[in-house]
Amino acid sequence: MQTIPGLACPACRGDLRPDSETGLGCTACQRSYPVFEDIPSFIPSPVPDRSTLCQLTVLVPALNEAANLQELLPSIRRELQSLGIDHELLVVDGGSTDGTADVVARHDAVLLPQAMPGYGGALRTGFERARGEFVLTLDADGSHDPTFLRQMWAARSAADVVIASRYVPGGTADMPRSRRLLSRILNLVFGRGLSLPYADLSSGYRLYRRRALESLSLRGTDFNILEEILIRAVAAGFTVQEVPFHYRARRAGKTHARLASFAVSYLKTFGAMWKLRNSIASADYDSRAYDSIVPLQRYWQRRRYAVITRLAGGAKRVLDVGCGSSRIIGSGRLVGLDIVLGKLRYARRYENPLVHGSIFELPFKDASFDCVICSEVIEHVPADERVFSELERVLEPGGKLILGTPDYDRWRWRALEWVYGKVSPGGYADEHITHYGRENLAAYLRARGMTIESGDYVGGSEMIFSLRTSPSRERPPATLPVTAGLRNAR
Ligand SMILES: Nc1nc2c(ncn2[C@@H]2O[C@H](COP(=O)(O)OP(=O)(O)OP(=O)(O)O)[C@@H](O)[C@H]2O)c(=O)[nH]1
Ligand SMILES: [Mg+2]
Ligand SMILES: [Zn+2]
Repeated sequence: MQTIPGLACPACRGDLRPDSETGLGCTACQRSYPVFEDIPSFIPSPVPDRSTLCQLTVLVPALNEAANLQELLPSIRRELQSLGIDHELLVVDGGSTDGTADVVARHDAVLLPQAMPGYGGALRTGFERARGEFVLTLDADGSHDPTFLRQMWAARSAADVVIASRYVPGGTADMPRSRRLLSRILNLVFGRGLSLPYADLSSGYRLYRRRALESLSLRGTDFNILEEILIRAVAAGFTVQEVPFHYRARRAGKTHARLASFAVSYLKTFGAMWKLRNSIASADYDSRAYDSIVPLQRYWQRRRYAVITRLAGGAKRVLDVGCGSSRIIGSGRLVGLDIVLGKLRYARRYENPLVHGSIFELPFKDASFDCVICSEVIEHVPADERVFSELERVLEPGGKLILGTPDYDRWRWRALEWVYGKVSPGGYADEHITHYGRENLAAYLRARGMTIESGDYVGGSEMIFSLRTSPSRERPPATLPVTAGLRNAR
């Protein structure tokens, strides 16, 4: 973990020290906090931590593939042994009637009857049962050469999802022309339409970090679970890498793919997937808005970025509360904090220290920063005095607070939000639960002892204040309640 200046227990503000391999402990109150992928987390995690029992789970979905499994299982085993990988080998069976169970037993693998129908159901059954640090999936029919798992294993640290890809340079596919054409078209449509910059979205030969898989709630039962996994993984800020792979035709047995009917089911789910991909919960939302093809959205994001980076100009120790995946964070002297872990995962690429925490209880010591940015956050949380007292507390006396929120005094904002709510139900409009107005908010901030140095606008309706906190260490209590800052307050 990078060292993060000022980091402290959010409950008692005691010092933290590394406590086991993956966590932090408070030296004062003894609470402990996990560190996920280099990001210390002060938000209780909803995902129960399933114990890891081996390095790798190999998951083979199979429906009447006894003849193929007869060859496949021993070669998987040989490969894993030669690599010295401690593993479990699971065959998820879709109700085969060809003696699959016997073959599986003979090769000392585990037979898992699937709990849900279809290829997607098989994968989900397997994922729930997996206990490896990584999970490898491959088809039973001989299309996925087990000796290739060596290359996949070698790439395991490069990304959270590694795809054996037929369509990147160097990859090939032994498939009939018509089938290849359809497959490529589906991949192109899905890749472009859902902004997934990968060539092979439907390869079932993949290596996953199990922690990544566990945090996705998958619904698909068909082959399109493969796309669903990628979309959810990308939306949660996980990384994906493709390695070129030679796909062979199945060895024996019958196909389960019905490409024409799949095309229909893909198109049916495209809408749902599109929505998922473009929701504000998507980890890369802010970062994509910066390059959006929608001019208004692009303008908005860039203008906000320009205003905030200008205001933060000379600061040396900056905290960005609610940093999301936006580029404001790409500045080098900054610590980012957000409540959505996926956005932080995405933001790792900007190489700033990141913290998973809440604005109501900032995990930092008093006076840790000379500048705090809080843009587009306070309208998402209830009007609560702690929001402001926490922002002030972590600032040094006389420090700078850059505070941005929509100005609900302005009809232009209200109109824009109304239109946005119609165009995109469930979007930002519904998430803005606290409406501040400029005059009232300014009065409230002054009542807290802050000085307003400047006020800017984005699109004439999102206000960005540059404030100085009081230079004295003693902060007198605010003379107004926080609700005085709301639009409708008198
Ligand atoms: N458990 C289970 N496995 C399935 C199911 N459907 C397909 N499979 C397995 O999933 C893998 C991929 O299915 P395939 O039939 O090979 O599909 P494909 O690779 O698109 O098509 P071909 O290789 O051309 O036949 C194989 O190992 C199948 O046995 C299912 O409903 N349940
Ligand atoms: Mg196949
Ligand atoms: Zn503590």
